[in-house]
Amino acid sequence: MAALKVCYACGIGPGSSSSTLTCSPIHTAPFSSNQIRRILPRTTGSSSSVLVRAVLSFHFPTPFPFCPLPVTKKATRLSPAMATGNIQEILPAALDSTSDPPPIFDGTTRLYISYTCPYAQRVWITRNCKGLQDKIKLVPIDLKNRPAWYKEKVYPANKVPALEHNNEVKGESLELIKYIDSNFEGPSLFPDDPAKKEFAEELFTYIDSFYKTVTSSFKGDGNEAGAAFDYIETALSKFEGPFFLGQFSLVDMAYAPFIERFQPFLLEVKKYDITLGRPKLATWIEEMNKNEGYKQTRRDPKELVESYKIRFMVLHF
Ligand SMILES: N[C@@H](CCC(=O)N[C@@H](CS)C(=O)NCC(=O)O)C(=O)O
Repeated sequence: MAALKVCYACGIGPGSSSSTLTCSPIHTAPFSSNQIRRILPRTTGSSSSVLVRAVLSFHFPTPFPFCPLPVTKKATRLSPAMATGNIQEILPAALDSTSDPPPIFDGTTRLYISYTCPYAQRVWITRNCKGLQDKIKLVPIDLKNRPAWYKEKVYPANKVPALEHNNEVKGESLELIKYIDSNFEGPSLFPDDPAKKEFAEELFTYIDSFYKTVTSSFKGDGNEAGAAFDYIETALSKFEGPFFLGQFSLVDMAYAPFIERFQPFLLEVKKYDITLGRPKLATWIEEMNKNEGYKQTRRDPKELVESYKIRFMVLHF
């Protein structure tokens, strides 16, 4: 991984893909590219050219809210920022049909995602919240212009997400979030408490019907989604704390990408506010939006609404 020199004190980062910064010798320190704030993968003509504008955003003394800070992991030289997912990362440009494959099965752990896929987003959030940005490399795929090698060499199901790990490729987002939580370092994101585990499984099972109930309501006035959101409100009341199992867990990561899409779509298109009369859900959304590991995976709500309009309204209206 390329080490970029960035000023951690005054927050100045490289203004281009050039890797040296002359802010001040005191302020200049090497950081890995994974530790630099976000994205801006701007293609500038050639598909391999990415304009990098980076600003560091570290908050070392304070663990970010509700991602458990694994104090013990300090011994494994994870910085607090890494361990809590509070890392600002330059996201790579998506690979398309013109892109060469990565060196598959070279020992690198790779998470194949699409930036727009809610299933992939679940796994991406999990990776961030475990502080695994350096251990699991993101490989975004352009699903609309998919490289042939993805199906042929990586994942025959030809879907995202997929995880390349230990010379195997696995899929299915709910399986993958559990797999990552159990097989990688970082804070545990699934409780040991049997009652919480049982409830987590119930919530994982409910997710499909949650999705179907809400998306079916798009055909009507949106109110039909009420029962599904009432279920969520009741679920959020079961344990003390703002999250499904009380503390932040894989269940929150599984639901977040869908609620992220449903909320602005229902509000704008159906004038239906999912948080009205649902204080627990309102608080959950508020708390989730403070979570850095999740925040870095979020998309512009306007973009999500537009893509849902195309996807559902063209089909149903
Ligand atoms: N059940 C799968 C669903 C994954 C899925 O449907 N991914 C979509 C993108 S959001 C996909 O790859 N679609 C490509 C295709 O179906 O050809 C999971 O949970 O991982």
